[in-house]
Amino acid sequence: MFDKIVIANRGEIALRILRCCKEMGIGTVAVHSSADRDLKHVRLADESVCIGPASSAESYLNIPALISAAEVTDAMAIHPGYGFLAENADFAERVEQSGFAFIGPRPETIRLMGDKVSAIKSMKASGVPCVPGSDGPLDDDPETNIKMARKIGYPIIIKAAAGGGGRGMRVVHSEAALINAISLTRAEAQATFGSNVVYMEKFLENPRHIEIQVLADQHGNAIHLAERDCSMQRRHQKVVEEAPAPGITPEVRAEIGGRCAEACRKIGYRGAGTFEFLYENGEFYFIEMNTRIQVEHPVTEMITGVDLVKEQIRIAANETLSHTQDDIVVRGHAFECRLNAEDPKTFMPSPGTISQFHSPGGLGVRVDSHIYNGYCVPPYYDSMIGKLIVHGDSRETAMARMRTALGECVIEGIKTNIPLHQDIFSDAAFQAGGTNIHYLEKKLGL
Ligand code: MV4
Repeated sequence: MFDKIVIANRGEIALRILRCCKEMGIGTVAVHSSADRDLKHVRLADESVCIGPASSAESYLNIPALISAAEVTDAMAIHPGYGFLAENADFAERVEQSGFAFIGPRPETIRLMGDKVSAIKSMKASGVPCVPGSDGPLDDDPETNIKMARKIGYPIIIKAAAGGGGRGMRVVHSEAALINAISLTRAEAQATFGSNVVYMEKFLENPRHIEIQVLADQHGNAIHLAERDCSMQRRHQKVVEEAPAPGITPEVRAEIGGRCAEACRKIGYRGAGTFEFLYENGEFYFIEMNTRIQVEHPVTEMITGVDLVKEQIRIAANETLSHTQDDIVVRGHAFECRLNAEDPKTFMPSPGTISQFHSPGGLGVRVDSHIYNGYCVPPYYDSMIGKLIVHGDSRETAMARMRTALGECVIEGIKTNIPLHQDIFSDAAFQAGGTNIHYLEKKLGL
């Protein structure tokens, strides 16, 4: 096992990783920007290194500075968290070339999944159900593309191979608009990602976003840890997540989860990962794979009892998975509310000093947050200041716990989206379960 890990991130996930390292008896190095000296995990870490100024590009995205921090502290591994360099194959490669373990998939796997065309190709070949589409990059011949779209049936969607997470896509409703839409998406993709490769899929109009969590070790073992429903989103930012997904039976879970785990074995996946699906009319359609620990991983931890960060570290240290598929049992229901420093109506960021913080608590309540009384939320980074997670024996119990916890939570000095969460948890359709990806934006009148 590693004796020391560099935590190449900030905020709540850095604290989450630090707590895990402490529990495992692993030394910790916090790296931080000059604007982040007062982060909670920096105070709690064994060692800390300032890696640059406030700007992410010069600190949390500064590969030489991060590798130097590992070198000067004599660490053995680097955990990238989520965001920043977590899915940067070049970073993973340079970490390994410098003699450190990268706590995540092999660089080749990150590269494979970063290209959505190759990700879909490899998943389809591994038995994962995908959206009907071009099954490869579009070529430049208009007639070929027109024929393909006719065969798939309108509406279709053109996506950038280098995109993902909602960037670089365009819906096409008719043949008249097709050729221009392909040209526009190509040009945007070239400008945004430096690649003009695009592909085509059937556009699903009212799907839910359901994702499967997986873990795979370097000894050929792979398991799934059920699914999360992340349909409650606004502008591609998830707001509330839950596990399991309403209406997914144990049989359906075993079928789709089993296919994801099998695909992991086939491609030699390493670490924690997430298969993103659109779910419509009882069918799963793979769209992308995330090769990082995700923000919403706690809801899976709450229903399975598996420490996903601990498993990531064990896998990177070449240990075997702590659990077999038969050990994984879904128990009860969990929700997560992402707490953002933002105006609950306009969604404008609201950085500043937290003058009062009273954390909710009680049975089945988990708060993953780095905030404290007097902490100043800097304006330079993502506005998420923590996550409120609840677990209960049933969806109803978990929901009641979230309402109680939201009511107890006091954060003063900055604006937060707690009122939005209270709105969502008193919404009848959300209470019934199974709302689609457009529900929140429609409710908000966007
Ligand atoms: C789609 C789709 C409908 N049909 N693909 C947006 C984010 C990116 N990960 C994929 N996205 C979508 N791909 C097909 N073939 C609708 C979306 C989509 C979406 C997906 C998940 C969560 C929220 C979303 C919001 C708008 C559109």
